[in-house]
Amino acid sequence: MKLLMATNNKGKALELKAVLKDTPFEVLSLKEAGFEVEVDEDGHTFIENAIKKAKETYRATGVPSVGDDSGLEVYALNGAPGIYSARWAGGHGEQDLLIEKLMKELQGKNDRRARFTCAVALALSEEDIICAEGYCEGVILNERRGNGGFGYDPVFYVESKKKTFAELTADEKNQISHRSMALKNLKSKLSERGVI
Ligand code: ITT
Repeated sequence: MKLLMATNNKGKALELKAVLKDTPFEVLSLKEAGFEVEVDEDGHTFIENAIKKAKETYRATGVPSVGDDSGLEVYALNGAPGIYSARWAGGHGEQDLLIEKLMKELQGKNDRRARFTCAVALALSEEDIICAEGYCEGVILNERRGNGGFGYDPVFYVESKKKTFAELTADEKNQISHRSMALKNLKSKLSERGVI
């Protein structure tokens, strides 16, 4: 069965594909499948937005689709940037702007704890949508480390690995990330349903 990744974020798409490679799905990006879909992210929660991405992509293409809505929740900022993580600094997902804004907001704050959240939704049809969430806890460093990943990865430090997400290999990030945890939960639900 073909499965479309309802995302225009290349970093996410690489991770989604890698973590879904042990499923029977033929996982394709929108570009690989020859589609262009833009979804207005006007939901109030990660789950709402993930469902919207999956459902609207299914509606536009007729192909089962998986949406991912994710972001960084910083404890000292009352959960910001949260669902606004991509657009918080004015642009859309530009790493330098986002990290600069985060450094500014955290100036003088001692509590550097944060977590990444990821909601995934898989639309098997417009009505049949399966959702799951995953989390990864960390702390925000004062300076960047590493060149891997995307978004906030260079300043998101994971104690168990003693590294930032950007210092991990793709495989290492995919073992512990919020995205891989969400997909693991999704795969369990799909297997319970007999879909995979
Ligand atoms: P799509 O909606 O097309 O999927 P997007 O980048 O707009 O792409 P989101 O609205 O879900 O996706 O925004 C997620 C943002 O949160 C993303 O742009 C990053 O800034 C940040 N983010 C999410 N997961 C991340 C990760 O694994 N590493 C670093 N930053 C991440």
